[in-house]
Amino acid sequence: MLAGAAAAGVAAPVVVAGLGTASASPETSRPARAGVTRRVTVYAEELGGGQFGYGLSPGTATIPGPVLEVYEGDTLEIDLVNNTDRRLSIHPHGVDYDVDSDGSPLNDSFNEPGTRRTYVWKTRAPFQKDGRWMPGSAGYWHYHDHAMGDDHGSGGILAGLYGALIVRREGDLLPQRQYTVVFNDMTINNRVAPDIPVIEANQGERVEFIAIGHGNTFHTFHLHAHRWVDNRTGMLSGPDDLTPSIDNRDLNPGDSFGFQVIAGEGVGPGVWMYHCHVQFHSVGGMAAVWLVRNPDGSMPDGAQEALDRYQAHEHSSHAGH
Ligand SMILES: [Cu+2]
Repeated sequence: MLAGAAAAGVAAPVVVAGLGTASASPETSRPARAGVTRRVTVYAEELGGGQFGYGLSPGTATIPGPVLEVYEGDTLEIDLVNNTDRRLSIHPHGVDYDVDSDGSPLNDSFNEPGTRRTYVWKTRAPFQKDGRWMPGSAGYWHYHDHAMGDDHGSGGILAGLYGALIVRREGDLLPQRQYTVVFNDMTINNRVAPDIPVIEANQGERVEFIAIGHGNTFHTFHLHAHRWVDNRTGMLSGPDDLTPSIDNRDLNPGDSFGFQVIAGEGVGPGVWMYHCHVQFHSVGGMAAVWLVRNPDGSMPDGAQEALDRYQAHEHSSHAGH
């Protein structure tokens, strides 16, 4: 399939799995250059319990959906197959699209139940106009439903129809592991502690977080013992780069950002929390853990005990107000 697609001038889709399922060498799954058209088929499916997800093949939908990745200058054609009995769509942030790829009922751009529809997302590099530089598409973006429940996709987003969209710039460093963390309503990835899966890395690995906000309330994302800087990549361009270093950032509905850290760098392996820093949200279950193993993959001292404490977490229904 890859050879045939290449012959037609179309590159293989660039996609990696969602939270907790990271490749040890994702470099091999990503493109080396920009400017090509990539195609991917996405399946929207009901997961039971009122939850819905996107997946890359029938029966594999997850919450959040798969990370979609392209390079600046690429075009991404998404064939969305709606395997549910509800109307739904896929709507991106950060990229260019025509009205018929908007994903909104306003523009009559959505999938009726059981139908297939193609959405085209375009990206571009920075360009100069009238002496000023206009930004390119590179960034940590996201996509979500915009048609289930109401004309804004409120029902689809609440039910789990969302995921990360990364537009990379040529030369960007690629991570060894990758996690999508979505603060949706009062959940992380539609789960609350202690049912949020433990994410893992080994000490020293380059790890990428993509953080997305959804729902009806404000949130703040905080990661323990690791810092990044408040720009597109989360990394300084050099010793004189004055971009502020942070370990906490607003993550309100529709927001997204991403960054890379070296797991356990300067602090060592162990079980590190990440959570919403609105107190009644974290106490209410918007708190999860990142296990940084020893460099050889073995468990650090005390880590199992910390995981056990997390599993014993009881979130208080009286925490708010
Ligand atoms: Cu919150």
